[in-house]
Amino acid sequence: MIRFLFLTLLALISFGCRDNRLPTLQLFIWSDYIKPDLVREFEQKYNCKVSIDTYDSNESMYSKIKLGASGYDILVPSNYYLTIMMQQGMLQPLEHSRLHNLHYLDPAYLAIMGKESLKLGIPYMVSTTGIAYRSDKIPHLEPTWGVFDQKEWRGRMTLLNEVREAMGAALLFQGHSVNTVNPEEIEAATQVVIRWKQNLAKFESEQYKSGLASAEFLVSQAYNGDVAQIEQETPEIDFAYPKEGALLSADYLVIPKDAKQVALAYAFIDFLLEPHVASENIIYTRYLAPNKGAYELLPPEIRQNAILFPTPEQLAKLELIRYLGPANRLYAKAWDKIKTAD
Ligand code: SPD
Repeated sequence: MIRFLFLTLLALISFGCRDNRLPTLQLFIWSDYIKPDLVREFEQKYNCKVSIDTYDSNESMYSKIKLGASGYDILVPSNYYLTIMMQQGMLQPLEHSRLHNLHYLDPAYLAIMGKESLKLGIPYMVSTTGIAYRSDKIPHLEPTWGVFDQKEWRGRMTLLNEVREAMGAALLFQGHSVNTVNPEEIEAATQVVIRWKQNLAKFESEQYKSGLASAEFLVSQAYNGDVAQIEQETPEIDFAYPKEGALLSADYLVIPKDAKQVALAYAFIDFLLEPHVASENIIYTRYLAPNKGAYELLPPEIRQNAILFPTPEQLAKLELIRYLGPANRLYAKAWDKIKTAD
């Protein structure tokens, strides 16, 4: 009996202590963007905890960090936020010597993103932005950004709550680059989004998924992976690449300046680059990790998924959203105008 009590006490003490002493990696990432089992695998491998907070737009993540939220060890901004965050002293430059799996990155995507982006972060997932719609309710949707002018679906459509995405759609619709810095083109696109706003239920970047699933929304500007996730349960949801072209961006793993668990952050980034991890993450999130080691591990139904892997024709009409330097201000003003317009 005494021996039993002694062993129980010992177990309680040792487990309690070990748990308290476990280092915790604080991850701030987009919603539904990592396979939970992989997080558990990392925790076991490195005897640590991973704590996850989520966001649904670059703007909300950026504002939270800018306003002083600290304690995160990894953030996942899009490519066009990297430079501004680095210039504003929010990130630490990456030491490539601490990452052993970098060679798995797909050179085709690195060429698109620019190799210099690797100094700021490591590409995690690539996403395209097109139109999600209920094919059971709208069987013959014309693939055009002009769909948001359709009064017929008034109040049942959404645009992403992200300035470069919403403005990008309007710019493409008008035949302009999504990266234009021409004030007249930006103003004309602003007026288009204000016009579209009359037909929208709202600007929405996350709950459009459940809205499409319940058919509350019929048409949404959407990220391809989000649509590939929900169409597994609701095959009536389809994804179209608009004829005017669609948007491309990549989300990067970065380490904030004030990260506490820097060694663990490097270990986590390197772990996500392992081909088996990247492939399982692709299968779960339905986003494309630009990892050439992972592609060959994917099952055929994923390799042949037209939402995840656009055709060469669709690829040719994708335009990467780029950082625009001081011209970003023009987009911030446009967004204010859109948000306050009746
Ligand atoms: N639910 C996760 C969605 C993240 C997709 N990437 C966003 C890119 C923004 N340009």
